[in-house]
Amino acid sequence: MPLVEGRKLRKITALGGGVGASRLLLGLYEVSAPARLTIIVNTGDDIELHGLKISPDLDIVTYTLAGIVDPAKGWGIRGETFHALKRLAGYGRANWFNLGDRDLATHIHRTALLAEGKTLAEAVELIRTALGVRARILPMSNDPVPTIIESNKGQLHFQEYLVKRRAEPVVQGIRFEGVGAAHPAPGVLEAIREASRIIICPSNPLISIGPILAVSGVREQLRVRKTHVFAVCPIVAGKSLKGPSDKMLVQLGHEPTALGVAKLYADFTGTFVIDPADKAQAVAISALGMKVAVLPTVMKTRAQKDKLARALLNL
Ligand code: FO1
Repeated sequence: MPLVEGRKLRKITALGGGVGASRLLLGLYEVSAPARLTIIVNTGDDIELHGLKISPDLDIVTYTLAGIVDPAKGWGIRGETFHALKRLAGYGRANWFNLGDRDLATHIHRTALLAEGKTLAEAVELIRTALGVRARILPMSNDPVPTIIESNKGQLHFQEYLVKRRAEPVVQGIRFEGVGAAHPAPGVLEAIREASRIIICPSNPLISIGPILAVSGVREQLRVRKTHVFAVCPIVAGKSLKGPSDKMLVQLGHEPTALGVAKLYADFTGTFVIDPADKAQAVAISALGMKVAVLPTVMKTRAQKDKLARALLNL
């Protein structure tokens, strides 16, 4: 029985980006009605390389729900080969961003659609339906909003910081370039307004959720729906579930703890979900004006993903 009992008609909206989010999204996709699920995805990680428009977080979510993601890496396509990238390197082109042969087809297709006048949201819709994904996937914006890391090694595009430089530079600031002029993609604000449950996935609060919140109207709309917002903490026992969130939080003067993340989300979150490892912080988090739910948030297996998703829908 794939549907959560008695919840068949509820609309669910999830916000996230990257590998951490996609684990929970797969659970939500499996235990809820996919046609009632809308996913709003970070596009701050998007980058142009070799003349191609690459949207890593959108692709991670789409490939995961399509069942074709590389399970070991959590990004890219399963069984991937890298012949084209080797040839590109032979021409002297940068090869630090590992674009597989099958993955390249997506980037070529998206770049062509955009060149033909489609918006990013329209391109995403065509790609996800072609891959058989039944949930609606929305980019946070059709306007480019690249995340720029201000660091002790200068200003770096987020992918240069994360992949090329392995998150080694010390982060001094984060900018979402162009966000002041960016509009939410069609359907984004409505999806937050109309959902009976809004789930903030366990993604990096600074560079995965942060860019979505920075798009005009999104944070305000979440505040209006605060009691319906459930945020899953991406930090467990002081460590990131995935990626460099813990290190980035420290470098920017935040606590790398569940409480530290709760402080960043307190204005728009009704229920903050923490792992049993952090239950000692529940009282301090409640004092920020949120309910606290204690649920196992470490998701390695399919069963753990489904279990957390089901628990979130039944809270
Ligand atoms: N992450 C890496 O650590 N190394 C890579 O070479 C890399 C390539 C890549 C290609 C396509 C894609 O969709 C994602 C890719 N990622 C890679 C993941 C990506 O950099 C990040 O995990 C996300 O942007 C963070 O959410």
